[in-house]
Amino acid sequence: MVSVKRVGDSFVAEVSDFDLSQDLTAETWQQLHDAYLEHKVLYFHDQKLAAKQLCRFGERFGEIVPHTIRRFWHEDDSRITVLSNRIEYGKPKGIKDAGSFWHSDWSYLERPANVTMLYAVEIPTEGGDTLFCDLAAAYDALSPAMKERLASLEYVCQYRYHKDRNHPESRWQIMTDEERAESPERTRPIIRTHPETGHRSIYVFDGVTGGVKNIVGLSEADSDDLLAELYEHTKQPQFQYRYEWRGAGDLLMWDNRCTMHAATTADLPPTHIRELHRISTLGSIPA
Ligand SMILES: O=C(O)CCC(=O)C(=O)O
Ligand SMILES: [Fe+2]
Repeated sequence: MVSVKRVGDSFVAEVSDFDLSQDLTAETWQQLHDAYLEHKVLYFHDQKLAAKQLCRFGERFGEIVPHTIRRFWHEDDSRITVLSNRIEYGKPKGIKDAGSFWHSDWSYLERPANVTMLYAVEIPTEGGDTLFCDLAAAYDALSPAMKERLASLEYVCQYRYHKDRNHPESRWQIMTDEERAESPERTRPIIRTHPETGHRSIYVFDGVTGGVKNIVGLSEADSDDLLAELYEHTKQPQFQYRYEWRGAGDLLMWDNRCTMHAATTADLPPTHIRELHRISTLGSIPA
């Protein structure tokens, strides 16, 4: 029996006494997968996972997609991306900050990430927490009238869209023509139905990677107002959970289809070394 304990109000659970490097039986896999769908965010302590073992577990959830930025691929397996603020031989060892703003991974791609896993290699004594928001609970808390209004609305987004294309967070100026061509505008539903559970969630994010431009069919002012209202609604503390990393060997995983998250690494002091191995799997087109 897999031991699972809910730690947040509406989501997040700890799985204890579990070794993720082992071969999973069909029954154990089923229990873990059920826990993942039910709690949306799971964490495990004291794991010991070589690159291949992390990928073998991740693969159970779908195809692991290597990160666009090749220079931070893990040397043992290119499907792993290194997140790190360590400087080695004068060069950054990994991505220093993978997103200190609310987002859901790859929401701007045709097929966004399904699960993301972070495996801790080195954790500072303080700082570097990861924040989560339960977007299914946020949806449930909407008024019936608002649910109805949002049901058929869609928005347009594009990777790193910012009203000011010269804004440093936009990255638009430093992208190659090829990279820009690979990041076209996409239309997304504001309310996403989870393909496995059938539960609905809000699926719109104000972090710059999400690159939300406007809601289709509304005036610019109405679109801006409604987006602001949704961002304010989803960011209420009752939908949130703060994951404080315990140490090396932690494995944290989340379902991007019904949650959003934010790193807090933008201001992590360079003396506080934090290093994680990251994978994401290919999800379905949001609907
Ligand atoms: O570093 C973190 O806490 C989270 C980073 C993140 O957003 C990601 O890996 O998708
Ligand atoms: Fe992320």
